[in-house]
Amino acid sequence: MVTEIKQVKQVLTSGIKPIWCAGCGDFGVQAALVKALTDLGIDRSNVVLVSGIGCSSAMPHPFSTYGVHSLHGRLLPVASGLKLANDDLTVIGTGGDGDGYGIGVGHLIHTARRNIDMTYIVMNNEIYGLTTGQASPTSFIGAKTKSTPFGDIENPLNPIALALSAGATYVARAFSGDPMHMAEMIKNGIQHKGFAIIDVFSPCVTFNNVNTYDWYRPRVYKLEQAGHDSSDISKAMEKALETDKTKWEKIPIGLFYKTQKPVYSEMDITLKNGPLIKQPDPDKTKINSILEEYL
Ligand SMILES: Cc1ncc(C[n+]2csc(CCOP(=O)(O)OP(=O)(O)O)c2C)c(N)n1
Ligand code: SF4
Ligand SMILES: [Mg+2]
Repeated sequence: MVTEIKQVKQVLTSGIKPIWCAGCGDFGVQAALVKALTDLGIDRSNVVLVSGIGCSSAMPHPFSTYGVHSLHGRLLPVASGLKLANDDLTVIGTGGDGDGYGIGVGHLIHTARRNIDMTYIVMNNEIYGLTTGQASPTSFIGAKTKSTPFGDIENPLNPIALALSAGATYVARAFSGDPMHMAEMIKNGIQHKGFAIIDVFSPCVTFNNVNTYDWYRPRVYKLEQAGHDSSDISKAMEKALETDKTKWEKIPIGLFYKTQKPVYSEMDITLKNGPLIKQPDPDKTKINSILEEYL
């Protein structure tokens, strides 16, 4: 075990300490991601973590992989560009519920339907943590936050149902209280060819005193142990909506859905010839003649 930790430190730790409060669920995600990358043995020089803005979006800093800390809600366009330019990269998006389900939700829909070959981990704490506790798109009705002092009146977004209907080809959920299970979800997501999303219940111990580890623990159960058929999208949608029906008394985690479809770069007329960095320099005379048309 000691050897394993040493190896992880040597390979994946940048030396930068995470900014998170003691007990933040994002530590569980960091541990699961370290385990997933270590188990898969991917060369860290071929891994890039891309984040938006938020506590959770600080994830790339403690890693010695490549990392991009981009703009609020914009991690998916940056990640898509990286993958299309250099197909050899393992591209992993790491952000929050505000980042991905609020300001960046349009990008989620379009990245899913394009089936960009990447993994997207959303640390869903049902709150804006970094900005000190405002309601997020997944906050529950009645949640009292800085921006909803009389209780949230907006319906929470259902990320699993959204991802399924947008065309994501790998849809899973994990919980920071079970990092070993989360590592499996992440590992399988990285190995999946296509857009993989993992919604993670990652408690904010400072600004969300409702959705705590103790609140989740008796409610979550694993789809893998419940005989769920993850190849059937109707069954997956049924499970996605179960939380609404059971008023969050039963919360499925695990793999909801997985299917195989061509990824974007296999269909695009230019990318079919290989990633951009491996293609010969474009013919400048052709580009110039196109530009001249607009002058
Ligand atoms: C364009 C823009 N709008 C708003 C902000 C302020 N802001 C920073 S982080 C954040 C929300 C973060 O919430 P979430 O993505 O859930 O991350 P968490 O901190 O909870 O991990 C907001 C609104 C910003 N940085 N940029
Ligand atoms: S404020 Fe919440 S989300 Fe941010 S680091 Fe602290 S516990 Fe984590
Ligand atoms: Mg959040």
